Amino acid sequence: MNNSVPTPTKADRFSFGLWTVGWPARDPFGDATRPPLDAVEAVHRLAELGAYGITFHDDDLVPFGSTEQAREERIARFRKALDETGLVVPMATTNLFNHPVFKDGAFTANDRDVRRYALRKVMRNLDLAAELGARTYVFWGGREGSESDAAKDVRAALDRYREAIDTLAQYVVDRGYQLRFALEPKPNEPRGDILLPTIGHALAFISTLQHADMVGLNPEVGHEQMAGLNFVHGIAQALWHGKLFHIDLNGQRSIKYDQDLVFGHGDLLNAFFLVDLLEFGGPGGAAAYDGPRHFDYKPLRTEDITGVWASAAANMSTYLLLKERAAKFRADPEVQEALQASKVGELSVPTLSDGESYAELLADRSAFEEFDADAAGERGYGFVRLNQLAVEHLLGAR
Ligand SMILES: [Mn+2]
Repeated sequence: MNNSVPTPTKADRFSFGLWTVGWPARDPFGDATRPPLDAVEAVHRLAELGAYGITFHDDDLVPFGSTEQAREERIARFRKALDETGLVVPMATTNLFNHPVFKDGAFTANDRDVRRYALRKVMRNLDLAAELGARTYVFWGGREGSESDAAKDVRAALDRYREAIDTLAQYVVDRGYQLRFALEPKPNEPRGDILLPTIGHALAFISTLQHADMVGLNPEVGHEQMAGLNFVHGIAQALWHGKLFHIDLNGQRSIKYDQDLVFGHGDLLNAFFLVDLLEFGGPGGAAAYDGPRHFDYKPLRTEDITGVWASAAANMSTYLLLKERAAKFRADPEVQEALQASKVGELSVPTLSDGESYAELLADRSAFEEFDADAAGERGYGFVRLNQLAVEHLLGAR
């Protein structure tokens, strides 16, 4: 590996889903191209590569339908691997999409018995998540949706979704678990249309919850981009609401099926500004987000196990390279000057002065009667120059 590629350490707080590196690459058109990966090996290899955490769906760790004894054995082996490597479990989640029972959804299935079963499945894994020290519990409702507008009463479905999250939040509170919930929006796939399709829909939903304070978001790069949205804008708004509880980093190239590419292997310029926002977008240039930098991607189906570990490393080194480039971008005097010329900082100055109301604004002739709108309309903002400086930093030309 080239010397200028940074090496990740646990301090970088990189984490991976067990289902990412463990994906055997079975897709809707073809069989698996890789053998199953043992969870214990995943823990050891990820630790060697410099990750600090591993996450899982209940069924990643313990296959669906295992006996109680088999379940205990699997968990014990996993725990031992965590102890040996120092890897932590920052997040866990539930598989509410694979088994045919969930074909019409889990919390919002039309069949009430399925909804009750889903709640029990989550509660069981919440106990394990808390036991393993997880602080975030993710809800990706991939099957909560429909293909037919006749088949789903969306308002009733949202009532049931809220009922489920409220019930599970109450369970966490009553058990004294140190867990917060993070909802993961996605517009479609596997359902034709999924409920809570974007960051914005999910934020609005959260505001109606009984325990809204303990429910935030786990936005995924590719999911917002599948809806044609700007991920940096979405993350900025999630931060603005204090709701960025967790993040799923990966790559996606435009509006198409969920590609789950390596982070940065999709829209690289957007990834640059995302890392800039996360790492330096806080007060005084501090980090704006202090949670795990979690990768939810799929190693390409073309890869063997060597390629799997190369792709895991690629996620982390791409992130660190972007972090380096973003730091240099911010420190560049020419960038500072261009930001000034573009009045980027001026947006933080309130539009009304201290103590000013609309009455004073109405009395201010310079704001309207004497304001030269034509002159203001002629001035360029210089955003292209600013963007090109970012591109030049990203390409290592500066
Ligand atoms: Mn995805």
